[in-house]
Amino acid sequence: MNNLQACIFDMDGVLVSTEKYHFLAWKELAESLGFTIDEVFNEQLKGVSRAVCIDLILQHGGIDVSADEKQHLSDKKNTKYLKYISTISRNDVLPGVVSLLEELRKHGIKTAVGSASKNAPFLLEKLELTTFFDVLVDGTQISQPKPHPEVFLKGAEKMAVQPQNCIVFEDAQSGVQAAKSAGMYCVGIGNPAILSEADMCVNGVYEISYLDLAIL
Ligand code: B16
Ligand code: MG
Repeated sequence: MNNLQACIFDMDGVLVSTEKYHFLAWKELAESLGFTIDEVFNEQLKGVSRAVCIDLILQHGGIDVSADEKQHLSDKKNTKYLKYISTISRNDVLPGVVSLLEELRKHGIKTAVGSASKNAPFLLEKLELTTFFDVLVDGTQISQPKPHPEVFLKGAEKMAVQPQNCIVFEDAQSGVQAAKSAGMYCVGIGNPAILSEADMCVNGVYEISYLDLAIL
């Protein structure tokens, strides 16, 4: 990339470690239905919408339910999830996030959140991160879930920058695929074996500074 103008951050798993709570809430729901899910299966749930998650889980358990029941089950999962995140505060923002956001702003780089979560505005408020971003695209604003690039393309459009001038930070396989389909540079956060399509991989945002990004 030759002209960095904007950074787009996934939320769950990049700004805050909420993936474990999504997993616990889905696991409890699966167990109430008589089966379980493990961390390996959970990789498929990362980055994808609640509606896709419930379909994948019911398929995994070999369970077929009506559309109404499906809605009820996914609402139940969200209630459990909201309980888990009820005590989250600014102390839960992952290391390096605030300092990188401050550095980016200082250098005139625009910032966005690109998340599949419908809880994103609520969570960003709790984390006291809302004002650090120029743009927010969340699960209520998109019609096609990751790995479709819609969430990131919409973020770039709202910031009025071209996709090739954006860097995406992502922890999910589906999110990395979405960023690459959008034509953006992608920094994977997590296991390089899982995020093999990312342009580079780090353990967390704390490993990245503005200068690292400016020379890409
Ligand atoms: P909600 P991200 C995603 O957020 C999560 O990775 C995924 O596990 C979750 O199912 C999805 O949001 C929907 O979340 O149920 O809160 O609307 O990683 O794209 O920020
Ligand atoms: Mg994520």
